[in-house]
Amino acid sequence: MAKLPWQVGDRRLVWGQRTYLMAVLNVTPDSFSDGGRFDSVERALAKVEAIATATDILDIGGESTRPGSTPVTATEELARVIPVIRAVRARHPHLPISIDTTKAVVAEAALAAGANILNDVSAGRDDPKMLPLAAQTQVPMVLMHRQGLPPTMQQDPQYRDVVTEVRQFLTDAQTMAAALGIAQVAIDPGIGFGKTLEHNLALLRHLSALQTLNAPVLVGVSRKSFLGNLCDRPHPADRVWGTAAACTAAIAGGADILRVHDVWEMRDVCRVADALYRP
Ligand code: HH2
Repeated sequence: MAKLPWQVGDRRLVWGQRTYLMAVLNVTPDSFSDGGRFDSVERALAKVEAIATATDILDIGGESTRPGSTPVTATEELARVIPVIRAVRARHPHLPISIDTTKAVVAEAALAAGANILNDVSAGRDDPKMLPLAAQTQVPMVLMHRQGLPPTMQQDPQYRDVVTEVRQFLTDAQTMAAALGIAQVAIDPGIGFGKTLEHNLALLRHLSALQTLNAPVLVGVSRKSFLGNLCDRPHPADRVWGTAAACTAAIAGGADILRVHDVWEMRDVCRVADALYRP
């Protein structure tokens, strides 16, 4: 059975033919890679203009979820993301925009401002109103696995079998979403969210285990610290080559969407890896 295509505004995302790119736009002062770089509407718009023709989805976030990050209030998050979503939507009426948040109040306002995908790194667990919002609005939703909470999740992550446990978590999240009538979901193993280097590698190595869930698979490896550890690159901006290698592995393992900071570079990675690995 083919994975159900997504209808996002007037764009249709059909899975399996190519890899789709989700570009990261963090409107935050403290994100691990691009914190502080796009925290005004003008700077955010300039970034979007530079990548718009290479990106399939723009992922806008107003709260860092990096390990050790401090949570922000909904008021603060709204003040960061809503003006940017409005401005991007005015310039790009057809571009799919996802809102990267765990708060339903932020998600709802973002949808009203022009976003049309929900990206929740808690898979609806942090806010009981999130899944009902997705059901009511019928926008596609990303369900991600995370062990623990960002302030402490990297202290001592433990699994008996990380691939089996993440797969089970995503199966349960998908079942719960379906029971509520959420028709379009993507599943995401949550690279770096309560996982050691070995856990991240095991998930990438066995990514194809998620194919039986029959949902588009989203993977976010971009510039993450496990790549910094492997390549001895303390600065996130120096992890582009490591990101390329991990993105290639993800495509070989059946990823449908890659969430990335380096959009043009990963566009080329996708073109080559798609030619190699897509039937
Ligand atoms: N990773 C980050 C944030 N959101 N969403 C999904 N679905 N999957 C991911 O892997 C993912 C995500 C963390 O990266 P980033 O947004 O660049 O950093 P920060 O959380 O510090 O803003």
